Amino acid sequence: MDRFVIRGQKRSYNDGAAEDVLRASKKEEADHLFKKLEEEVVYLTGDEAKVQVFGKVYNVPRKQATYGDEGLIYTYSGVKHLARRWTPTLEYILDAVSKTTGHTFNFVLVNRYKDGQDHMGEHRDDERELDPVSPIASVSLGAARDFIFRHRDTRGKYSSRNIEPVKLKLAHGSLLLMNTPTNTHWYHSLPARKKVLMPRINLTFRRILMDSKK
Ligand SMILES: O=C(O)CCC(=O)C(=O)O
Repeated sequence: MDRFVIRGQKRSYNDGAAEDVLRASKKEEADHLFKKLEEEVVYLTGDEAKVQVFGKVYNVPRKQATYGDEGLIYTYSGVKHLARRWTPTLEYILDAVSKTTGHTFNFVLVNRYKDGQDHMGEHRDDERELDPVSPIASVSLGAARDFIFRHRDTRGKYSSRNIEPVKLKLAHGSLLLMNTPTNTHWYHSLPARKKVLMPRINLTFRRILMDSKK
């Protein structure tokens, strides 16, 4: 099977944030990986499938799963998630992404969007257990979806700068590398898109600091 291949472009935004948008794998391989992940990934249920925002508990508008090295815990939106052991396909993609980017990762957050109604609100990946110098590598499989970056100084009623949001289309088999300090200065979201009828799986490979083990 083909490995991920870098054929991409580097974009630089304000405040030194940069993302490499890479065409990562051929369609046949991306189709195969999507199918394998559908068979292997076990999604969170019950309280683990909820988020806490300002003390209120909500259902997540998508399905999520956490995999990684043994014992790793990731706290996401107020809920602690213990990593399951890597599945063969997640390990295969981890290896390909590490070789492609030259970075190592020990954890992946899997998000499954059943169609365009499922979405992810605006946030930064700035949890304290994340290694601050490690990029986050985001692999997308399935339906292409819009992904929007918004600079933190343009949000809310006290916004102080006029910086255009950055809109990317994350295609089937693409790899987006969010380099530091992207997640310091930019929020990102995956908005609902009613016209999208097909499912999508997104994998964000991260480096969790080892002292956040249980
Ligand atoms: O599905 C996506 O592309 C967004 C994922 C994301 O924002 C995250 O995992 O933090």
